[in-house]
Amino acid sequence: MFTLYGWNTPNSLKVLIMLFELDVKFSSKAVPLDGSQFNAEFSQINRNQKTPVLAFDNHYLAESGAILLYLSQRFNLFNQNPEVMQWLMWQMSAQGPVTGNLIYFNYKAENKETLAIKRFNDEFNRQLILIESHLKNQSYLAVNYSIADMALFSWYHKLEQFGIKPEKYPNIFAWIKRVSKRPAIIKALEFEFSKTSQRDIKNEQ
Ligand SMILES: N[C@@H](CCC(=O)N[C@@H](CS)C(=O)NCC(=O)O)C(=O)O
Repeated sequence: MFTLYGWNTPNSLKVLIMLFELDVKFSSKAVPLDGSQFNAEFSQINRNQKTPVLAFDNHYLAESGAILLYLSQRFNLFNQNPEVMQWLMWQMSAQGPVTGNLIYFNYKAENKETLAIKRFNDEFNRQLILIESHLKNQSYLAVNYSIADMALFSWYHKLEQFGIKPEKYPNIFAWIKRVSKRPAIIKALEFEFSKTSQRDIKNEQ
């Protein structure tokens, strides 16, 4: 039995997608990012005080990429070939942090630091150009649908809300549409961590 500690953010969405792909039973515990991530109970679960965390067999596993990889290996589902690893690590080390920093400096920070916004915006756009050309001749990041697609989709499915025009990146938007059709993705996108509830997903169905 798995328990996912998370919130309504891209890194928790990645793990939700994988759990629904695997069709395994899990429960969820909401960790609202209103300061709850710093409380004593959650700090014991993850000393890094970040979501998501997957609990299983007396383990608490943090880092969304590590969780995807662990589940893929445990259930022997979805390729872990070198290309999958490359794009998963790229998402974890480059795309996620750059987008997170862009959101912070552009939308959340009180002081608008022009240099920081420019740096992260330029890199965010360069990454879009990279992925657009990468998807020109293939349907998924590493040929077949994989944990790398789950990781990137969790961030890129909201691109339009950030003002990114589908006409500018047709291959990326075709990939988003393709991935969005998967039943596991639909279920994960419908899922909401709620402050007031603790749910056992499988038992609800
Ligand atoms: N590299 C980590 C990043 C985790 C992370 O930054 N999680 C965010 C939500 S997406 C969080 O918990 N933020 C709370 C905070 O920074 O205080 C992962 O992929 O799991």
